[in-house]
Formats: sequence, structure tokens, C-alpha cells
Amino acid sequence: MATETLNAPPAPEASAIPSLEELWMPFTANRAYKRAPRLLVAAKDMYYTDAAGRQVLDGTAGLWCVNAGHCRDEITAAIREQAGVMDYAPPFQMGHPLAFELAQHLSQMLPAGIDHVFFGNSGSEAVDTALKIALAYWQAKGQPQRTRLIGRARGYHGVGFGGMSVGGIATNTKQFSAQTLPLVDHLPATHDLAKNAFSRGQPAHGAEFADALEELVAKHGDTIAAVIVEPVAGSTGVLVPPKGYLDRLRAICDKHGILLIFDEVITGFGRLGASFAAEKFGVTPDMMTLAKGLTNAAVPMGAVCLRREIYDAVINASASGIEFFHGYTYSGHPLAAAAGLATLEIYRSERLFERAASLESYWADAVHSLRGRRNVIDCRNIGIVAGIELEARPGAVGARGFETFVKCFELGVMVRSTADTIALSPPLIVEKPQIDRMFETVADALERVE
Ligand code: PXG
Repeated sequence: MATETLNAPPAPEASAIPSLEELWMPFTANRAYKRAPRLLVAAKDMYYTDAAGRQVLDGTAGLWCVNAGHCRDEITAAIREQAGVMDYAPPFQMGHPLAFELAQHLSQMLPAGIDHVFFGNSGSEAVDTALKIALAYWQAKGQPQRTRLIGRARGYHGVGFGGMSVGGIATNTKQFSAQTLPLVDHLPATHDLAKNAFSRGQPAHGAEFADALEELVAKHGDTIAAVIVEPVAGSTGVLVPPKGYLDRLRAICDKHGILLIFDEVITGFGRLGASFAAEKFGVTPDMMTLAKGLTNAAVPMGAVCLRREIYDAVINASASGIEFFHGYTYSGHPLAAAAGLATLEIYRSERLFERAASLESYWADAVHSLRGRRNVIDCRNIGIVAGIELEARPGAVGARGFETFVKCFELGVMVRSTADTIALSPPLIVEKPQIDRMFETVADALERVE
């Protein structure tokens, strides 16, 4: 830990802190934040530096995304070099080598059968792209009646209209006058605290939650285009799939010819101790959405990865000309592609996914050491992810979780709170003493928060 502290850049002068008024901050309690801001000014490896010059141990890899640790020299150098060679190239009817190269490198890491890649700039764009590919695929296959999209309660798939619609979080739609996509249904969430509290890894009960898909098929017949789920739900509190659940979902999709999409924006790139959740759980979807760890978050980038058969069907459906009327100005942006290539090389050469797997049991012990602490009603773990669920304060859902997050930050560790669940997901370079410190700090914070 000492070396990181020595390497930390100096904090800026107090006068360098700008006015906080003009910026409308995303998913933030703007008024409360601006009264008591938490400003980060630098980062290296496992640590942030805040505006007061304090070192803050990063227990969340930023926002589940900096899997190789912060400001990695190889990634910084790749971005810097590319910025000087070619800042931008249009992706429509033009190309540049790095985007192709990244797609090729990525496809070599993907589960067998998934080998084509479409780039965007975020998880939200990846999700909306995947949903549109599903619709275009069924048109191409001569089954245009397949238009219905199935998500899951407590799912988070970003904030585009598609992702918001298949997502299962009421607070994310109610402010927008229920303007969600019309042909959408949801499976039930898999979280079953009564049966599965304090499960180590995958819970034993709940594979049958997948059977709700059979009921939707009975209701809607052959009009379902695709099902999208997070293999492990992240944003809504680290919900680990029950044993057999994903296999059963896959089987039901196969039986009825429905496309299965895994949203691996969080679970991809080693987070679970495997390249992807698909590999970890031994279940291969038809499409995967990726973002976050794809570039170690150094430049925004998202991707949809899909089976060749889907690509071929859409491409060959038109005699000539543009085959898919979708794309972004910054699809496969040169700086993002450069960052992505450097990132994948770090994952490979440092064997970071294996490293995560080798830490999983130590991590699980640390997570479950919080059992019995004040207000803790569940501890969940998988790979290098933890969810510590606290009992909600009567009439103030989320308050205890948020205060615990703030307290941890004051104590020098960044965690994440989502309602009353504390989530941890550090960079995969984390050392065991840093894991100890994270959970000691959460324990300490729990003692101090009412
Ligand atoms: N899918 C999943 C599974 C995600 O976790 C997105 C899509 C959207 O990605 P973009 O890049 O558009 O934000 C996400 C994003 C949290 C939290 O508190 C998680 C995310 C975003 C914001 C907060 O856990 N994940």
C-alpha cells in the first residue's frame, strides 16, 4: 500500500476547485452533494486521491469498470499515441485498423460461437443495439411477429428507452410518464432472502424462477424476440443467479426459439473470476452486451457480441447496400479502440481473470465475516463481487445504505450503496491486505451508522 501512496499525484490547490452549481450530475442527489461534495482528483492502481489530498482505497473499481486498476501506463500510452496519430475516423462507410483489430481480439476471448462485434460507447448503447439487432434478426428470418422483449424485475440495462423498458426498476421509469416500449414483459427477480440468505456463491434455491418464461410463452406464443438478463444483477444489489437458473432459462429459450441476451456490462472481463459470466456459469447466450472493463473505463466504449448466425442473417437479408440502419458517430472510436487493445493485453499478460479466480475464496471469507454485524441481513458473493444487505430503516429505505457509503468514504474506502445494499467490486489487482481493509472499514462503518 505504501508504494501507491508515494506514487499519488499531489492534490490541487483549494482554489482549483470549480463552482459546483452549473453541472447537473447524473443519478445524484445534486443538492445534498453540492452541500457536502466528495471530489476525486487523481487515481493510481488501487487508490483515488480526493481534493483534500487523502488516499481512498477503491473498493468498487470506479463504477464496476476499472478492472485492471487506475491509470495503467500501457493504456495511457496507447491512448496518448493514438491521439497524436489519428484522433478520429468516421465509422460509416469508412474504417480504421484498430476497430477491426479490437473486434478480432475480443472475439478470440468470447465463448465459442460468439464471434462478431458491434461497437458503441456505453452499456446503455450496447443494450439498445442488442435489442434492435434482435428485432432485425427476426425480420431477416421471416418471423417479423417476434417483437416482444422480455427483461426481469430488478434488472438494470442502462437508461436508453430500450434499456429502461426491459429494466426492472420502477424509479427509473416513473419520472418519464411510463413512456416505455409497449411490447415488453418481465420475469420475476431471483432474489429470495427467506430461502437463500447468507449463501456463499450461487444460492441453492430458485432455478424455478426461470419457469416464468414458459408462462410468458403460453401467453404470447411465438411473438417473443429476446430475453435479456444480467447473469448477476449488479446495480440492484448483487443478485447472484440460483444454481441451475441460467441453464433453465437457456433451455426454455432454445425450446421456443427465443434469443437469449446476457448483459455482461458488469460481469464481463474477469469480474467473476472468468472472462465472462457465460464462461463462469457454463451457459452461452446468443448475444452479450459489454462496456466498462472493455477499455478499463479509460475511454468510453460499449459492444454487442453475437453469434455469427445472427450477423449472417441480418447481412444476407438485403441484396446490397447498408444492411443494418444503426450506428453511432463514435462506434469503434480510435482512442477507445486503442485503450481496449491495451486493456485486453494487460488482462492477458497479467492473467488478471485467473488472479480474480484465485482470490475468490479469500474474498468470500471476508464478505461473510460481516455476518452477525449490526443491521446485516444478508451477505452475497460471487467472483470478486460482494453485496452486504442491511435492514432498511423503517420509513427510510436506502438511508442506512447511503450513510454507510458516506462513512466508508470518510474512513478512506470507496464502496457503493444501492438502496440498503453495500456493493464492493474492486480492481482485480487488489491485494489481500486491501481486501481485509475494505471489510474492516465496512464493519467499522456499520458500528457508527445507526
Ligand atoms: N447494463 C448493466 C448491467 C449495467 O450495470 C449498463 C447496462 C449501462 O451502462 P452505461 O455505460 O450506459 O452506464 C450498466 C451500468 C451502480 C451502477 O450503481 C451501475 C451502472 C451504472 C450506474 C450505476 O451499480 N451500470
